[in-house]
Amino acid sequence: MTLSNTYLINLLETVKKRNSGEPEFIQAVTEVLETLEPVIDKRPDFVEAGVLDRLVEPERQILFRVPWVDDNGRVRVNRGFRVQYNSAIGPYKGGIRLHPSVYLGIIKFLGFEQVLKNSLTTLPMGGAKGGSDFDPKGKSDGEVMRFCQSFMTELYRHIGPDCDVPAGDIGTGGREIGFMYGQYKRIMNQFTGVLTGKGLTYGGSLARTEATGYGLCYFTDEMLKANGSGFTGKTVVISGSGNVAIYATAKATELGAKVVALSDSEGYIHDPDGIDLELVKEIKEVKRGRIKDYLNKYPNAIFTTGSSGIWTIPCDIALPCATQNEIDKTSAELLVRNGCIAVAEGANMPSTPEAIEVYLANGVLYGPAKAANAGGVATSGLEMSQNSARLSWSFEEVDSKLKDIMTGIFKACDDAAREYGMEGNYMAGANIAGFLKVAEAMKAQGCV
Ligand code: NDP
Ligand code: 2IT
Repeated sequence: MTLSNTYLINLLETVKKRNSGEPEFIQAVTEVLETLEPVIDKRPDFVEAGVLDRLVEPERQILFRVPWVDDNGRVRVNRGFRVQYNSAIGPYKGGIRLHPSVYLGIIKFLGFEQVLKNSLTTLPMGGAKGGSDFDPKGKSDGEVMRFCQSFMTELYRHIGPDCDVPAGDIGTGGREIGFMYGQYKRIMNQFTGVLTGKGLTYGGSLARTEATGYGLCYFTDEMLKANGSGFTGKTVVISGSGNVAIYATAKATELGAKVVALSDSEGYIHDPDGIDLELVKEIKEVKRGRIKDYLNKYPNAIFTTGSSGIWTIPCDIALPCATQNEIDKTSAELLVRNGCIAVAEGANMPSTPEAIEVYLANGVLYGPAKAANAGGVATSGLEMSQNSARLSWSFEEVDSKLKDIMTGIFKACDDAAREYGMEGNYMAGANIAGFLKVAEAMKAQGCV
């Protein structure tokens, strides 16, 4: 897509100039501005109120040093980030990513996406993201604890249950959230819902662990049904083998599909008989091992080094659940050639702009991340409600609310795409529907 609105062209130029070393942030903003063009043409009041000029700039960016001591007594230093992107519709909300690739541009793109995603959930949550270039892989529990405590020793002053509520993302699971929560409580002497994704013994919500993967499949199921199809009998390829990939595999299988491949950053396994998920959970959740360990029990499965090759496996449905830009144009073309009918994103921004063009040009149903993976943060929102009310709902109650939210998100994307003359373009629909609520709230609150 190319822009023709002069205001948007100039705005995008400014964004590119101001954030020149941050290609992921520019990528995320470009996609959104391109799809918002018909809205802006219709709503000059948003331009007058400077809504977009403000939306392309985070409200606050916090960078800090995270010193910690490793098991050999050596001082190690990482960099910590929290980008409080937008608070127009609720307290800042979004995960914490721990991965060596983390730098400000990654956290900013994730924060920007989070603003529109959280709006789509219909719950009152603004957008934020945080993280560090710390790599939890290969570290002992003690090292991870000391890192998390140090990270929270700075972060605590910037967050709070009505201010900013962090959660998990890549590298941040139940263990890390527990260590961070403990440190927050110790410093503040307050037991509040300041983080989500907590353990069930100290205020976590049932079904939060499953929520992103389950929600992804609920969204995908709605998208398939609206187009005369469904999961039953379909072959599915899922990248990653972390939290999102595992529970997407579980739900896709429950809905009647066969998941034949999973990956990690070293490579991918292909098991044409269908993945044994209990084994993957044992390898990944209990032993923190590698996906190639799958071969120890299933020597007939195939392991291939390198993660991008996973998209060469023929499938009906592809669910990228690892990281940004993991499907490029070539991989998208391979998916199309092999008969793939749907791509829905568990990961944030896993498809390059060129890959998305290939999906749209070839009639592949495309469920964009902001909509398709919003079930995780939606259930975080449900965890916040339970914490505030000091009660806890059953798994079935939370799961049924999650399902309703995902069905609603699909409908919002579908309706917005139709209203703006782009029927079937759920990416445009998600960006427009997510934007409208935030834009109205920003306009109503004046120039802040
Ligand atoms: P996990 O840390 O549990 O798992 C991440 C998985 O992706 C691992 O298998 C990891 O492999 C792989 N991976 C990570 N980085 C890379 C890379 N650079 N190249 C190849 N593989 C990689 O994270 P989650 O499952 O929580 O997150 C996965 C994606 O889903 C992310 O994009 C995240 O932002 C998104 N997401 C997560 C939500 C949540 O609730 N957790 C909610 C919404 C979106 P390895 O172990 O080898 O690093
Ligand atoms: O990208 C995401 O939506 C998340 N990592 C979950 C954020 C949250 O606050 O639950």
